[in-house]
Amino acid sequence: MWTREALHELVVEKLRDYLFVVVSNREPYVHSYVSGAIHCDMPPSGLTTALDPIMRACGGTWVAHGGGNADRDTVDENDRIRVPPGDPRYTLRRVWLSKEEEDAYYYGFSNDALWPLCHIAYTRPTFNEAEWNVYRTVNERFANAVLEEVGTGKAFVFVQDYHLTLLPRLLREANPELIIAQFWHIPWPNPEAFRVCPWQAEILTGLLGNHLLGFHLRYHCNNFLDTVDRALEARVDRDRYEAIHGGEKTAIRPFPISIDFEDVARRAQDEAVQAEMERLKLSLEIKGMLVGMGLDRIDYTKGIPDRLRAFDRFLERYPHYRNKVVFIQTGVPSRVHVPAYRRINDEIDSLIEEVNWKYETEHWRPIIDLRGPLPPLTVMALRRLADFAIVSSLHDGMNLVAKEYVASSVDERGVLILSLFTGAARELTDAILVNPYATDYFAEAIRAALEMPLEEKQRRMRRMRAIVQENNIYKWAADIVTEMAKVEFGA
Ligand code: GDG
Repeated sequence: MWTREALHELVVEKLRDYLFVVVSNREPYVHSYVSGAIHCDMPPSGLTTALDPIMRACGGTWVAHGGGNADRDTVDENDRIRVPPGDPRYTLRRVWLSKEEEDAYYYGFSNDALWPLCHIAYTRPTFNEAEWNVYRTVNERFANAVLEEVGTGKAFVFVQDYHLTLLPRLLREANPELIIAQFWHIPWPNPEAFRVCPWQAEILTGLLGNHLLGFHLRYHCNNFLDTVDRALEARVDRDRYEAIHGGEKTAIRPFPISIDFEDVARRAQDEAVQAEMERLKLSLEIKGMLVGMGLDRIDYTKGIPDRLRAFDRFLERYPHYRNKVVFIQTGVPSRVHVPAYRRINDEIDSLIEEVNWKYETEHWRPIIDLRGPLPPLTVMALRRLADFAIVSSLHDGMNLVAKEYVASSVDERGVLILSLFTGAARELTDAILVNPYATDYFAEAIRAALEMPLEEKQRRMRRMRAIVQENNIYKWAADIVTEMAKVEFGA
């Protein structure tokens, strides 16, 4: 079983005199002013949830955009700060972007072009040349920051996600000694879907600057190789899972991401969680009710309207469950400057209003809307309270919410309803798997979750817990570090 300590030992052995550098758009710790005082928060994102425990274990430097309004006031003269606050384990180097750059590079090209391009959720990508040009400039800015951090030393650079597709090539050209890997946290679509991107060749050439490129699933690796094969003059070796471009080799590998299972399971058993569960039951007036839960970053890929429609259909078909079951929808709004995100928030608002209006009685409202950032203790108490959780993504690279629910179900009584279109569905086959587009079947899945015998719930949950426990975040990191080290030795 991989642990933080075992990963630390592996890193010391494999990386030796190499500096370990993580690069991502999003920073793991954001400083902001709240009523004149500086607060430090971790943003709700799958990427930071996954990488912070690894950086704590490895040390090194994390290069990221400083997006908090107190970020500049908390760094030293080299734009660095040691984190986590109070227990510093690694260095955070902040990169600054103007508001216009953030608009074009982050909200524009990254989240209004690449995100919808890679997720098949029927939201059309918007390609804008001015945004693309800023995206290129910002990738260059990140490259300069990484090169400054590395100096003349040796380094393993681990790049994250779709905001930084041009970075690996820039780094490799500037310093051929670097060992560069990238992990792609979202799906990679098939070549027909990807080819609508006017800059597909530049993006692929950028990504093939990596020595190693990781995806969650082998299916995404295959899609990537097919895309390279169609779009570039490159050799694709499907037996060895490699792309050779301009004489340089990139290994393409699946690494299904995960969570710190032991940490989540331990926190689930804190005494404070029990007290918070009691507080929630009282304040939400759900004592004695059956409880369902959805927790998501509000995003049109997460299938939130689809689950609300399924819950509506369930109440319509099975009226005897009215007054007995509530569904709590929680999560934080994100990327609200992108029009499609504003639309999804509006759609969720009106669906909740509609369903509640249709069924509510004097003492019962079927959907409880708890949107907005919630304290981690409340999130944990909700997971523990929930008789069932719904993860209904229309398309999702992995989905850590599903794994967190499994790890938190310490009494093995929870039921997970999980979309077939998540990466997590490949591992969590004991969930009730649903197609979120098929509302009637989805409604039946909710009934099945509520009526499942206790022994079956326990049997399924026990098996899923064993899978997440073994395939934890430290295994994910250890597998990547081991592959990166092979590059050094030319294996
Ligand atoms: C991308 C890929 C892939 C959510 N709301 C709140 C909150 N959260 C936390 C969850 C979880 C994280 O945010 C979301 O992670 P996911 O993996 O589910 O989704 P994305 O953010 O879309 O992540 C995804 C991931 O990258 C990693 O590779 O799995 O497929 O899309 O940890 O618990 N946390 C708090 N309050 C909230 O309201 N505190």
